[in-house]
Amino acid sequence: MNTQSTVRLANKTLSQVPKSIVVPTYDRSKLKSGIVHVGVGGFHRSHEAFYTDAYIQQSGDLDWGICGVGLRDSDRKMQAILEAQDYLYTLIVKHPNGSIENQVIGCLTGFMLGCDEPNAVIQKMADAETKIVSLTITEGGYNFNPATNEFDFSNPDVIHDLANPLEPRLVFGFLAAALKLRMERGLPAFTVQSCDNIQHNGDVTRKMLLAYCHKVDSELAKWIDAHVQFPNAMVDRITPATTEKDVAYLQDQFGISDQWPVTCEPFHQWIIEDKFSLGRPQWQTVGAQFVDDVTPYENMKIRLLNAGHSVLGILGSIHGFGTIDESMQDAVFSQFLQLFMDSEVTPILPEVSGIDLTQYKQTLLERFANPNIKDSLSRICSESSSKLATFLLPTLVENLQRNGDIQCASLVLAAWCYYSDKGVDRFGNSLNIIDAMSERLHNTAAQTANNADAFLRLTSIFGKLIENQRFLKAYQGYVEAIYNDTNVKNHMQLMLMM
Ligand code: CS2
Repeated sequence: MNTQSTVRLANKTLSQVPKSIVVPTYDRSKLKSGIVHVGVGGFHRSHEAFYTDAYIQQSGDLDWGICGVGLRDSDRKMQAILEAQDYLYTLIVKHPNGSIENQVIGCLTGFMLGCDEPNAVIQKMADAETKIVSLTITEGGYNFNPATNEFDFSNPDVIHDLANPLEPRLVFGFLAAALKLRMERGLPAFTVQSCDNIQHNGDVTRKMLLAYCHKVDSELAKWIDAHVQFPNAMVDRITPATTEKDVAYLQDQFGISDQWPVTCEPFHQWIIEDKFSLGRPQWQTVGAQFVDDVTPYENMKIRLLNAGHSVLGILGSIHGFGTIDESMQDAVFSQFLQLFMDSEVTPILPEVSGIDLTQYKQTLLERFANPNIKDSLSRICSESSSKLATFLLPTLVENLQRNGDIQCASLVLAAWCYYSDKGVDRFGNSLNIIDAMSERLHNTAAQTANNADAFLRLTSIFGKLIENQRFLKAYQGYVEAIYNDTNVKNHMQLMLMM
């Protein structure tokens, strides 16, 4: 039990933080905000902010503090907590052997809410001090139709933003308004740096922003086309959602009150194309890697790690598991993951010098099995409508084109249909399904009883997959199997024996 007094994490209490916790020693009061970051969730705080803090700490370069931005009302809690802590928070790094390293991250300089003060956010991005606007807005935040890859102008928020350009809701409205001000003021363009799990995340951001801007102001679109850089990057660090236990751990073990720490694994990777309009932190000095072409790295990561997570997430949820590590403890699940990676993903990944795929997959299995990272399947399965479309479907489509294996992916999609239709695990416990499309997913999947391929009619997700006879046969077979026997492990086992 804790007998020590509690210290609330803040600038003036940093010196009271126990010595076993690393704290920033640079002068935070002199930090500039060279970076404005949209989407200050756990992942941003364990990744870009972690690298940036390490860089500032090591170099003393104070130009690259990060001003956080949240666009939605749901970001209000993060704003309030960070503000009360002078934008300090603790990173709790949990190793598989049980050891834990804690550090206080100091590079956040502020936090603004776009829904409260849109103009202030636009002005901040347009400020000459801002050199990079980075984004962690999740796959769905890019607002493209996954089947056509085109910007979705039918989104009501887009319609709102086009009518109210100075009070936007979506990131594209903010970027357009801020870049327009910079163009008018004769200021150089900032870099727009995506940190999301999307293949060619920079190219996608560029395409979406330009599509939007063409509707706003064609001169602006031309200016952005000519001046703004959008580096592609691969980002990686498993960061489960923070729990009450994490807050209690800091309180009980160290007497620190931090209301929103971040827990993560020790592994981290950031591979970036070196294209920045206005300079950047020297992140390579603290472990980031700059390359000319990020394609092979992002393919490998998104199609193995992220898709692998979804495979365990969907099947594990129906089976009644709660976390990724719990699923990995079941040999059928870990072997099934290996089968998926070896037979469906590896054959479509080109060989790249310097990348040892066998080693990469082995490391993945170890990372997923880390018993101290309790990554909940509800987090993994949240927004599956965007995730499966970006992580899994491209692999399936490619395998169909080259006559490759499709069984694992087909089983997962059939399981996703059952998951969306019934919303319960095999014991009848309800699942916490978080998805912007959850209602449509449910309504469409619920037609399965009358028509085995009903779910595939969601063409904005599945495109023309329904027309492929080989896939249709496999999918329908698995739908029938799962609806008859919800113990998905039986179907996985059969596949492992083939
Ligand atoms: C996960 C990612 O939610 C998901 O889909 O696969 O959040 C994953 O943990 C990160 O990309 C790891 O870098």
